[in-house]
Amino acid sequence: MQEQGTEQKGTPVGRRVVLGIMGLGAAGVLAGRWLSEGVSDVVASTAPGLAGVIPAAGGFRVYTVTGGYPGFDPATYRLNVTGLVQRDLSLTLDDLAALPQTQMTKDFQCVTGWRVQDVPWSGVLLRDLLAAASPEPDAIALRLTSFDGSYTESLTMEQAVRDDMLVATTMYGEPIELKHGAPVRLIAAPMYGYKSIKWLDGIELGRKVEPGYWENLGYDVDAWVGQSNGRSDEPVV
Ligand SMILES: Nc1nc2c(c(=O)[nH]1)N[C@H]1C(S)=C(S)[C@@H](COP(=O)(O)O)O[C@H]1N2
Ligand SMILES: [Mo]
Repeated sequence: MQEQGTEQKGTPVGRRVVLGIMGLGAAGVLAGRWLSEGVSDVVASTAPGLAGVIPAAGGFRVYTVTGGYPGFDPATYRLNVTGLVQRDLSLTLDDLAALPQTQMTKDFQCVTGWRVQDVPWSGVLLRDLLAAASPEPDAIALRLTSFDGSYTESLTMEQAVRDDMLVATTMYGEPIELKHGAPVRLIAAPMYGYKSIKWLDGIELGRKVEPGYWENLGYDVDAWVGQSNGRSDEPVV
């Protein structure tokens, strides 16, 4: 079972968070919408006999640390690439669509133990996006931001230029749904799901890795599936 210490630090995203919201009697459309998904999360997690990786039979569990899904206008959405680059980018959705498109089919695994196999994604390889901005030689870290206003993530430049790091705009051949991070999310395929930031709107290049949202709560910055302090061996969630 889950260790108390870890539970206090938070699990991305665990029962503690869901129950906390329920305890507050969260009101409102957005909170209600999230709560209903959170409830099935709890039901799934407390089913008897769970062990090891939980196959997410119903597909993805939807997570948001803000209690809702941020809205956006496709006409005014921009993905900004800034910091230690020779060219700042401020890309519209059309700009992104005009860049070389890459498809990949990968398992998606949350650190809490559920996994969805063989998810097809498409979009722009992160390294192609970075190349368009011409990083300065001393840019060794990326700070990624979400327009939910709360979630952040990080990668080293070395990780970012792998061929399985995708700035995704489609999932299962359709535009990514709002709950899954529309219009643009990262897919950090070799890492636990918490690296795959949703509602991505900013990539800032710098000299230092700044731990992201869950990393500030104790999870590994280098979140390789099976090789970090993830808890895929335990029926957490
Ligand atoms: N902005 C944002 N991105 C996020 C999260 C979040 O709460 N907010 N949760 C992360 C976690 S812990 C996981 S497992 C995946 C879940 O993706 P999904 O909600 O599309 O299933 O999103 C990741 N990206
Ligand atoms: Mo997660």
